[in-house]
Amino acid sequence: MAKISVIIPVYNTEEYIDECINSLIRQTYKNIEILLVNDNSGEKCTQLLENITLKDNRIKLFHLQERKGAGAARNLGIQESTGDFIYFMDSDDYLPEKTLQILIDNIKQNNIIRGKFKYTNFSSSMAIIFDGLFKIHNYTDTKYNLLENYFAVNYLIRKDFVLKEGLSFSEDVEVFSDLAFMVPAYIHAEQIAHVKEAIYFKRKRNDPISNPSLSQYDKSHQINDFIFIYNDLKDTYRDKSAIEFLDKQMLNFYRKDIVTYFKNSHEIDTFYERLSNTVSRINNRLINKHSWVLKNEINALSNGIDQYKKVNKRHQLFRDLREGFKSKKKLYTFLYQRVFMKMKMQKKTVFFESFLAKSYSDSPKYIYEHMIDNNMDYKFVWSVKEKKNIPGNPIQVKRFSLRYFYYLARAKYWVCNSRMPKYLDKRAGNVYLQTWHGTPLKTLVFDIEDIYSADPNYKQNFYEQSRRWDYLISPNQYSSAIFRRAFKYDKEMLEFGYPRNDILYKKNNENDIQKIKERLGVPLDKKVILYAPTWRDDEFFSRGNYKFTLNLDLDKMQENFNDEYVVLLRTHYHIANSLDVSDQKGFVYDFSLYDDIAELYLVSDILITDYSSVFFDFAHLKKPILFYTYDIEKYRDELRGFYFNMEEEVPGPLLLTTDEVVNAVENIDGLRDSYKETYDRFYNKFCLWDDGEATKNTVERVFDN
Ligand code: C2G
Repeated sequence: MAKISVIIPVYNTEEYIDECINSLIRQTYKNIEILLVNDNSGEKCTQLLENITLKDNRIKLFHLQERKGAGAARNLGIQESTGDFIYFMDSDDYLPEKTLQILIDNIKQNNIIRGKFKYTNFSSSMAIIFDGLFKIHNYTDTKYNLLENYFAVNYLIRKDFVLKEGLSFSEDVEVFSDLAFMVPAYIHAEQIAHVKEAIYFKRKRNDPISNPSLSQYDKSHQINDFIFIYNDLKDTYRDKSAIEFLDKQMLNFYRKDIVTYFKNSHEIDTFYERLSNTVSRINNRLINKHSWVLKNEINALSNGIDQYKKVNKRHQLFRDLREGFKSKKKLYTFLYQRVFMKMKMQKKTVFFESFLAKSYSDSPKYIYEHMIDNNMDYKFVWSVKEKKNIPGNPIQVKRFSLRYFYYLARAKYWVCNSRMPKYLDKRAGNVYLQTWHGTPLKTLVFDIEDIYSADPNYKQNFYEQSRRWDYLISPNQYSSAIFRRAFKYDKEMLEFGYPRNDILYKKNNENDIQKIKERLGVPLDKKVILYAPTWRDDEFFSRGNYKFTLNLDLDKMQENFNDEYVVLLRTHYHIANSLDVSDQKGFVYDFSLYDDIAELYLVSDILITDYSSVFFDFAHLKKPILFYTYDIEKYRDELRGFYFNMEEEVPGPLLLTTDEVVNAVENIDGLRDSYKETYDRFYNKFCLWDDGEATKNTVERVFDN
């Protein structure tokens, strides 16, 4: 039985390597050796590799003494391999159990057989494969189509073919080192077999900032490597089809990667000379097949840098225009970038947005009100979903309307409590005050390992968006440390406390509370329970539209507390469904759409919440808090992960059923006493900075007077 040598270069992929190796151990084809080549990973990953090696005697571990790149690691793997076939794999990918079997059963007289790639992100994907349905396609003339993604992974290749043709990976480049192996392999293999059922799960990693995969390396690195490998291969090989393949790839790379890179950076000067020499090697016949835009631009590369810059600029405008006609939003984005951003900045305009324009609330609201109360000489713009009653009569713009783009582009100041769209860059001189929206219990961005429901680009997007922040408000020392790490934030942190909490110090008196209650229509003769849970990453209708299922039995609450309390129900702003509380009329009041939760804190006697940051704010009032954490294990262990142990630190009991909640409310005075010490400790850790002056201090620091 022939042996397959599976060669895997490893560099700091400790989150993924287990799944990769397990998928190999589970292969139905057993005669394999697994060569792990550690490309000088960090200690954690190296240790893990040592442990993994003990799992199965088919695993062999090799170490490179300095980091040399995946190409060098694979070359070492080839050298050390003892099998009849070579199979390359990446340490963050994994296979269904039959992949190797299918490849070896079907390679027949060929030197190379290729399987199929399926892209995946964090969670394990499955593939259903039916025995006997394998259709093999042999490619000769059109074989280069199989190489269009450049990877060397998921090919089964005869070892004697590798040796005979002297195939090896480039050690001069990192990103496209595969091409140095694959191009001659394609030249020398008369035909390439392809079997679609031999599936390979290629993972798209979610953290290109801290730990990028090769394809996530920054663009300038990629451009350097591509230009190098293209020239190197063109110098080495004369094969007509291979040359045509390389030329086509160079044109595609120019069109897709270089053009976008030149649009967003000013590095034409760095690359011009080499790029100009490189494109002059492309066969004209291929260039002429492309649109006149690309043709002109490639030709301009031989007419000197000034001429090229001119043509490139004109074409970028043309490309943007073409993009702009695709939808209304794209047209507005075009106008934002190409027209409004070019107009003079309005130095006295402040643009506000709170919770994705869903409410007039949170710190932006208090910053705004402080500015109007003090007659500060600014023009104010609020981004809203629909027109609202806002004091001071600011300009209101509907989010993503033309006016939204216009004012956002022109305002010197942005004040916002969550992220602004990634595609809306800010202008030089803009001052962006990010207020954020809560002390974190749930792990944030770069501290989250996997993100259950979010886009795999979440971390990358967050990183780019947060580079624009100039000031970030932190509510306490604990949050400052987390924000610095989890947001990779290194600009100014404003450590005055939360503007949104000033009201908890200024209006926490009977008179004001009564006024707010009257305004809200909450009975004056009842005590108030606020139920304010957070959202669940795995319960949603569509991206951004989350669903909340009520687990608290409101009938039972009413049976027990109808005479003494009312309940204010308040779902998170991500929640798209409204809950039907008509059966509990007069007992339950739905305040989910009410703008400002701070006023609800003031009128409430007890807070019931779960993992929401609302409890950090409510604790300023020193009133009792109950935690209805019916799904804590799942939420903590599968969905998010927490920064601290809730059982030990939160200032109230964790309750799992409505009965427990009922008991706790009945015994609220007892709980107040028994949690006194924990509450004090909690308060001292999270509530020390707020003193009612956070807004004033923030405004004085950020705005010119
Ligand atoms: N909020 C609210 N009503 C709820 C839940 C939250 O009004 N039922 C508001 C509160 O101001 C809260 C903020 O939204 O502080 C953030 O809500 P969280 O439940 O903490 O969740 P999330 O939006 O994921 O933010 O660092 C904080 C974290 O990012 C959490």
